[in-house]
Amino acid sequence: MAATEVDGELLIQDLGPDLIDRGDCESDINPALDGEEGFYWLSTHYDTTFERDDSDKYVGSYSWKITTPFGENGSVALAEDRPNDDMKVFEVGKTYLLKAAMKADNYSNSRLSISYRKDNEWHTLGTPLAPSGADTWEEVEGEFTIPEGAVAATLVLTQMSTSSYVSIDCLELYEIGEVSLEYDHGIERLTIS
Ligand SMILES: [Ca+2]
Repeated sequence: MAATEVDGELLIQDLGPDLIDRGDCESDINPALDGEEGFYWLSTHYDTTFERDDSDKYVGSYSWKITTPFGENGSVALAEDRPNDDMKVFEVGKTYLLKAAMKADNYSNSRLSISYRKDNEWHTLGTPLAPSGADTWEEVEGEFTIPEGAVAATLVLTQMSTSSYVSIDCLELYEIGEVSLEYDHGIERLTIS
């Protein structure tokens, strides 16, 4: 829970439960949205893989990694399928905090994103998460609000053509519930439990 004072009001961010299963990437079943098992290729080449990696990790013993031949894309939805009419764990108008550790060689072409379907097309929501340097684990996070009119949504990991891998670990996804309280300036310290 995080609290911020804005214009005399205390804004409290109250995070819901983690909406990703196996986000620690330790299981031999891939990390995926809550209630899902498996992943769904959105873009792939026959030599592209998405596998648990026992040679590298950010925390624990394993990460999960997309490996692609140079010049090829690999993109997976972290859910067992991607119907055009399924919002999965997401709700229109709600804001989500997405966190992960990421590592890639060509970091500008690797990303973790929420995508949504609206007006009969899939779109990438906001600025996707991506590492800012090559071949180094980095914690990344962002807040994403599902727009009005969305009829489907999912979580996507992408490795694009000019690199050979993207690794992920420590995935977390929370709905942010925001409560605002009127702030009494006479109170010097407010304890929230
Ligand atoms: Ca791990």
